Amino acid sequence: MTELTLSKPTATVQKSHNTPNSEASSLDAFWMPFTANRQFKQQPRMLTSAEGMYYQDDKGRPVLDGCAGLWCVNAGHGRREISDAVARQVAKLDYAPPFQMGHPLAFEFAERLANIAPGNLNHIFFTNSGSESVETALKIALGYHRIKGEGTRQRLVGRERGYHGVNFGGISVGGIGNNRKMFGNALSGVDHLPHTLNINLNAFTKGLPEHGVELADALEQIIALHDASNIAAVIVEPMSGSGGVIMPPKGYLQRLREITRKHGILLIFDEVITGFGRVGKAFASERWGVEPDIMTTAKGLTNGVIPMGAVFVSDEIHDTYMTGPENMTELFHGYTYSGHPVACAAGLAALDLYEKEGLFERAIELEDHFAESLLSLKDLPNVIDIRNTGLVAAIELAPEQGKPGERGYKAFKHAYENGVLVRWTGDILAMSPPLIIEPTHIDQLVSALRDGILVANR
Ligand code: PXG
Repeated sequence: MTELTLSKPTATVQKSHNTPNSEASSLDAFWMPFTANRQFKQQPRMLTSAEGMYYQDDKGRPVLDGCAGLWCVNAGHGRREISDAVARQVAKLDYAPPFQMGHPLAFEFAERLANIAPGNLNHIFFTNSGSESVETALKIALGYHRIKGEGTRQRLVGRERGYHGVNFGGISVGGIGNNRKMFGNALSGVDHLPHTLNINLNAFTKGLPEHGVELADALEQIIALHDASNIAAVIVEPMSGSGGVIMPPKGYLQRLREITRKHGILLIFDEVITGFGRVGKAFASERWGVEPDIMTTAKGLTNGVIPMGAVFVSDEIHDTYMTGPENMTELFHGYTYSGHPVACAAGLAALDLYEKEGLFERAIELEDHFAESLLSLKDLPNVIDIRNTGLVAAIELAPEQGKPGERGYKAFKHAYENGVLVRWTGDILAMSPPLIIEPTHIDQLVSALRDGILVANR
């Protein structure tokens, strides 16, 4: 930081970088991701430390973390077991090349993950983020068919409102217009299933909604149009996170599984959010009893401490790749930091914590209480839906006339000023707290949301 001050003596840097304050000039250089930069920089919200369920902001205020960071800090903040493991690993082996070389932790971590994986998803490909996990999964799916002599299977099917990261494959199969519209054509040969949010029929359902299983049948229509012989894979989040916390209707994932299996199409579950305990088992696949062929993960994999992703691949797909000459690279894909030793150390320590503290089961234990508490906000003005599963929930507000997103932003901002951080997208407030949450924190969360929603209605 001091070097930056020296190298840019006159322009933007006149104040301490350790404690950036609200003057826009010192905040200029960092182009913030997915942020209204100019709005933020006029009134920054700065977090400076974190422990357990709370951040502390730059004014020394505690802020309850209602989102586990960005859906990733599942075991809570500041876990010494993880930071100690990271520190030890940096000192022992800071880096090792993953191509044509190995180090023990990557094999150990992969094996531990395979042990908790659903069904036969026994092979793990490491990446550095959810976005990279998605690109990796799509490529593995395409290559698999090609190796099997079914190279015409190139089309991909995603879903409206799906979020699969920000790389070109991910935004193509994703279904969020704002994430695609600036960037050209992206991948061709992609279709989208309809999303499964139906507030008219399912508003205020606790857990999975009753209505909407038939939405999976749209896949049959896509198959009828293109023919199964041209379709490689379907990718969906078992529960859509960023798209607005949209639940799968009862039976929907099962039906997708039946249709894909019948037609030889691979099913990819993007469990970047739902993985590692969010919905009450290690994975949504396990909670809802549907086994995909490939599963993408990241976020909670290391408790958010070190960036890392992991793609879980079935025996069948993996073994199909392992058929050529033994001296041939089977998959021309990988990252400089695939299976980074420090990330593996963080991931192993996170897994230990999840297991020791029973955190994968905790979301089910608290599910009912969490849902009931949030549903106490049902009758506030302009609350049009509340949906939940495990320890994830959303409150949807009716948009202000002509100003979509405004009511949600006001509620979010007021809750933050009251010391509670939730996620705000448009008029949807999303909650996905660390799995160590206690009922008193839930009370605090709900009370701040109540005030926020009331203020947003003024
Ligand atoms: N798939 C899913 C299902 C995700 O939720 C990604 C892929 C991409 O992961 P990376 O690590 O590349 O960001 C995600 C990421 C939000 C929010 O609050 C959600 C995500 C990222 C940032 C914000 O809605 N999900």
